[in-house]
Amino acid sequence: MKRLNSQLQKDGAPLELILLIRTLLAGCKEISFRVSQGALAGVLGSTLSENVQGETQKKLDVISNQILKDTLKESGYVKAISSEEEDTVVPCNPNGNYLVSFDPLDGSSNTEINSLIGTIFSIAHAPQWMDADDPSAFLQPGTQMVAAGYVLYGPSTMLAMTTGKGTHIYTLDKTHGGFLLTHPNIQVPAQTSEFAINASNQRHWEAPMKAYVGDLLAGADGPREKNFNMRWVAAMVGDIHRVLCRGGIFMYPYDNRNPSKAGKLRLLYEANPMAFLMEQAGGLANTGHGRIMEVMPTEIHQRVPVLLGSKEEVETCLTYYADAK
Ligand code: AFP
Repeated sequence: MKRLNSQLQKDGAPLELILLIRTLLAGCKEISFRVSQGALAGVLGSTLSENVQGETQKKLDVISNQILKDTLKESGYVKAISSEEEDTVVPCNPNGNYLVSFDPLDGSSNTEINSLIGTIFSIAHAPQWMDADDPSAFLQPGTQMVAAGYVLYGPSTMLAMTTGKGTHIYTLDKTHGGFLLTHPNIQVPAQTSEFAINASNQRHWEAPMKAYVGDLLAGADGPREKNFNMRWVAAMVGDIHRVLCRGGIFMYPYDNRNPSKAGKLRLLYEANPMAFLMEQAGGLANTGHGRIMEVMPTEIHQRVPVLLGSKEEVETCLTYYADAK
């Protein structure tokens, strides 16, 4: 079975990017170990790393953030980091060539119920003109990403990643510690009868989303003339993994609970990396008003509405937005 390294080489990733990805994934393997300790993580700590010893009473999302920060800072490849867990950017090596953005532990409330969680990341080139502590360097559209992916900490630890040459899924072989290519060049089915949305927010949605989901729920008796099934992991990483594997549409739309927020999910740490994976797997990723990867960020913690998944289903959903104009 092919290893991560040889697939990255086959996809033409430059050596320094491969080394950076391997460094990042070394951090994710340690997170995987700590997550697998579950409720014991705060009691037993880890034998894998000295640098977080003594911090084991912290919550797993804080520990995960620290692991990734330490690992990436030490690597020398990274000029700056932006993380969902940090108020502002974390400067690293002033001569580093890359910027890394991540959500260290997406769906962290699922840790309390031993359910799916994961790390989501993206990598872009660091502009030469920037200072390492300058957040504006991160304000690039998603089209500038050179790699993106997630590591899902589930019954097995899996990596979904793209460097722009298709989306590949790997499984961590814990016997030798490497990621093996188990689902090469995955393709999201264009059609689906499965959708994912937190329906408890229905009364806050905009009219097009209410109409679209209403028609899904009407099933065979409604205009879609077929029944749909609903799934919600409450960790984007788990829902997107399901969509990549068997199709579906995932939505976290704009809602009017807090009009100052354009949605719940973060552009840099969640929406963009998942959009890149989805598009590379033949799916679509849109805000309802345009392609997610073309959104020009105005600040690093910006939120966006998210509609992504099976191509034809996303297109159908978008017709409701177009009709509302
Ligand atoms: P946390 O990482 O704070 O648990 O949030 C997870 C998340 O941002 C995303 O992964 C889920 O899709 C979404 O929140 C779930 O939101 P609801 O609380 O509305 O179900």
